[in-house]
Amino acid sequence: MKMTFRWYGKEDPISLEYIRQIPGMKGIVSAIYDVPVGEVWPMEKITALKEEVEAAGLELSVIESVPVHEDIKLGKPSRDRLIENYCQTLRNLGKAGIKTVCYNFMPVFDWTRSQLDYRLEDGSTCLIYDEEDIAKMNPLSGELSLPGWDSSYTKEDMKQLFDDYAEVDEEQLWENLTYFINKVIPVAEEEDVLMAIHPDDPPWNIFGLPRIITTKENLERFINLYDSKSNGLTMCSGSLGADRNNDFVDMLKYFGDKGRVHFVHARNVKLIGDKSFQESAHLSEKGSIDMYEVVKAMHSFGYEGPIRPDHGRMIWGETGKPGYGLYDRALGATYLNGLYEAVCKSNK
Ligand code: DNO
Repeated sequence: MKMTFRWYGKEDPISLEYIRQIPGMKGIVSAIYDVPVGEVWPMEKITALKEEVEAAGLELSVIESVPVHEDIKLGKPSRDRLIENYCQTLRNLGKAGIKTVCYNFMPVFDWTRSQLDYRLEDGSTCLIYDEEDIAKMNPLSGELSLPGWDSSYTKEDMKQLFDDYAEVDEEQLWENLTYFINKVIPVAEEEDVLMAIHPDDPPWNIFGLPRIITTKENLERFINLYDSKSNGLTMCSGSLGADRNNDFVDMLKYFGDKGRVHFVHARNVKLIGDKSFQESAHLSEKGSIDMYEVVKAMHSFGYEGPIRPDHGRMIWGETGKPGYGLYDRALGATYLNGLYEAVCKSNK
């Protein structure tokens, strides 16, 4: 496995220099943030990002994400132009030598939480998802905002989106995803780009909107939409592991053996009740995911791709983007590297 770290570009308070000082850090996961969703990422912006990362002694390993426009997920007539733009962005990335692209197909909302600064017993804070609090949230109020969401929607846009999605159930979303995959994967193949869809977070429907990248069965259905190595997965332990019916380690091994795992997000979650969870420290004993088993699984299928410590808690007084501080993610990376070294050496 290759250790990487998410970096939000020049706006990120965490510098590339600091990231490089984390032992074993090899690569950066980033994106172009100032091109509107649906437009082509210009080659100059891609190469500028790549050069900046390389000048800091790191590699630009993964793009997370090239976002998919809502009209594509909704199957609107404008999708053809938007998919063509998406393909052109992939060509540009491929030509620039960036070969792994993460994206998701979640309607309207990316990852969703009910609280960003839940205080744990040790005084650190973390993101949580509380099913009852979520049930009380009204996405049409115009007041909700989370770090993972596109905040550019007005109240009216949101109302329109919800009206549009009223016509899209899970099967229709599968159809729209299939249409997208059939156009995009051949281009990814030509460019040797590995596409890695991110599971829905959390992996169940929210606010009445359909979500489909959620379970082993659905991931299987997904990879079978297009039989190509380029049509792969981001295995995110925190997202899939939030559903107690998902056995994350089993899923990781299963799809890893099929050669479809191209990116791993390691995050621990402590499951509370049926559909509620806290994001915990990476250490196995702090959450419901056994990270040792996760690393063993990756080793078992000879995983050489990128992995990143996903959300961390806020510790040591750090402030900033919830889930994306330096300290706890650096501890996570170090812990994962330690597990990996031990697993490799004990299998010699
Ligand atoms: C959360 C991330 C997600 C992820 C997208 C991928 O922190 O794992 O926001 O980047 O879902 O498209």
